[in-house]
Amino acid sequence: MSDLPAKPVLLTGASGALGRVLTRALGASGWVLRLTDIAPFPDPLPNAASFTRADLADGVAILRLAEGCGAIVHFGGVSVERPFEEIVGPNLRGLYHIYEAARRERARVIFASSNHTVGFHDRAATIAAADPFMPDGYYGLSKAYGEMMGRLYWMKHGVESVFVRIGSSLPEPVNARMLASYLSYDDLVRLVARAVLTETVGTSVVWGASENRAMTWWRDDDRAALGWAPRDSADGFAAQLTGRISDDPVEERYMGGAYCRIDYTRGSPPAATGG
Ligand code: 15L
Repeated sequence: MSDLPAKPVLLTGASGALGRVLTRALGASGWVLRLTDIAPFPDPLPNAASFTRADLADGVAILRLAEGCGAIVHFGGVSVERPFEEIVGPNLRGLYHIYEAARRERARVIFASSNHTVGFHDRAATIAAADPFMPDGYYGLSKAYGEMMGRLYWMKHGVESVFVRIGSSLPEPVNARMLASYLSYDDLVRLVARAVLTETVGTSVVWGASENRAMTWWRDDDRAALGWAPRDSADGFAAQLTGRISDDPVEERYMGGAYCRIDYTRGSPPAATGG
């Protein structure tokens, strides 16, 4: 990666697993990073990076952190399914603080959205980015809200966004579901870099999955406009992971997997999606 953003980049959620991956890679490429998280940053700081501990609930702190930034890479907030009351502060109100800061700075937002925005789509289908949200919990719902907030700020204020619907970004896939949902760290880093560096993005949606041909659920997104294509794949793990499934019909039927089962009170899944 030789391109450098013209202005500093604010990275929220810097102390989380993916925040640390992004910090290491983008920092090593010479990006000027302003890192923030509610938790301390556990690694050595790259040369051109600074870290400030802050809560997304603190709108003034977020405004200050974003001053002079050209992009906000927003990986902060709750990143797993939790009760509504735990999600609402960081992922709804906190996101509002991010977008208000982006509006003031004329900055772009790269939003860590999630496959859980569409978790209740059937695995038997392949879906396009423009297909309806089917959140599988309060977390997925908060990510759908985030994408909608991004569209509001684009239409009303001209704030650009890239919504990255991250699948499963781990060092390697660990079960059969991830033969479809796996996103390698390197593919994630390249995608975020393209999302920041591409000249105009409007509101773009990209499925955050590697080139997983053995099992594919997601198609038709805005990757070409960003100049991004994944280079890695879960396919090499197919032989060892195909049998690694649960005995839960809800989990195995839908894209969101185990998140669909959490607090699931229907007796059994319907005959077809929407039933
Ligand atoms: C996510 O959105 C979560 O942040 C992550 O912890 C995983 O659960 C991932 O989705 C997944 O679906 O595998």
